Order: sequence, then C-alpha cells, then structure tokens
Amino acid sequence: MRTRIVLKEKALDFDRILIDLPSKEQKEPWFLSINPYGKVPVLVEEGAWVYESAICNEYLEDQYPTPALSPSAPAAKAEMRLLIELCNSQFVPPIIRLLYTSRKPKAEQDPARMARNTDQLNTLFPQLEERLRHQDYLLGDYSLADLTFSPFLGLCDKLGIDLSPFPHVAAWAERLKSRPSYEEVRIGLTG
Ligand SMILES: N[C@@H](CCC(=O)N[C@@H](CS)C(=O)NCC(=O)O)C(=O)O
Repeated sequence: MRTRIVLKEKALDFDRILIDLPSKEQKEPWFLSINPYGKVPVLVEEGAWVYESAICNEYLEDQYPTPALSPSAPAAKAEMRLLIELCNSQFVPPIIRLLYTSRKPKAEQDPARMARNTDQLNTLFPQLEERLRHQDYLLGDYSLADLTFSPFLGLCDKLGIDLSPFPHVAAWAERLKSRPSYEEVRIGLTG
C-alpha cells in the first residue's frame, strides 16, 4: 500500500502484478531472485529493480520529484528518514503482532502479550501527539513519513486501539485516510 500510495500521489501509471502471498509465491526461486527477502513490494521499471517499500518510495521521489513528498533540506530529510525508521521499528511490529493475535480464537489470545504491545504503542503515541500539536503532518507538509504510517494507522480501529487520548494523532489518522490516494489504494484491486 505504501508504495502504491506514492504512485497515486505522483499520478504515475503502473501495472500491478499480484503475488499470491497465501500460497507463498513470494518464496519461490523466481521471486527470491528479484527480492531475496521474499516480500512485496518490488518495483520494476526500465533500469531499476527495487524492493523494501521505504527504498521504493525514495526511488520514486528521486526519479519523479514532482509533486514533492520529501523536504529538500538535508536536516529535514534526515528527520523524515528518522520518522520512517521510527514507524518501522516502533509502530509496525506491535500492530502486526496485535493483528496476528486478533485472528486467533479468543481462548488462545494471550492478554499479557497484547498488553505489552498496546503499552509499546502508548509509548509512541505521545511523541507523535506532541509533533502534531501544531501541524497537520509530521513534518508540516505531507511527506513519505506520513504515508509510511497510514496503512497501519488504518488498522487501529479494527484492532480496538483507542486513539482518543491522542486527539492530534486521531485527527492526523483521519486526515491521512481522507486523502484520495489512500482511499484509491485501499479499495483498489487493480492499480
Ligand atoms: N520491510 C518490508 C516489509 C514488506 C512486507 O512485510 N510485506 C508483506 C506484505 S505487506 C509480505 O510480503 N509478506 C509475505 C511474507 O513475509 O512472506 C517493506 O516495507 O517493504
């Protein structure tokens, strides 16, 4: 979703090739030869084979700089990369663990483990709340940092994660969900 959001934000045409994840097509030799991690997305265009969504997104930003989804000043760009890293190291893992747990029958869910994941999120949210108190997006203008969070923020409702103690985070999540790129990618089976 994160790379498709960038493609949509930049109004770039692309073909989407679906990989059958449940049947582990991503672990077949042909796929491992293009992404040794055996994961989607992989972005392919003439002269470029790129994987890891954060790298795909930076590639697209460099190759198609308009509209800009990244600040140009080196310090602000470093801040954006730190936020992307924060998302991938502190936000995504507890959300994924909660998602897996939520798919198990109630009797098999470990409440202590779920509480640890929720605690981890509740350590992160105040940092985001502070940052969003005086601006609509993490760096002021919408950037790759925001869209790195958005698909996972979109799961909070479903996972029963209460954002109401963090009203600026909750408003930011709504703002991100209301961007046409997010909605098109969420509902789109193709493109
Ligand atoms: N760090 C990677 C994570 C990619 C990832 O986990 N992709 C999932 C789908 S959203 C996947 O391919 N899962 C299949 C698997 O791990 O076998 C990125 O941001 O591109």
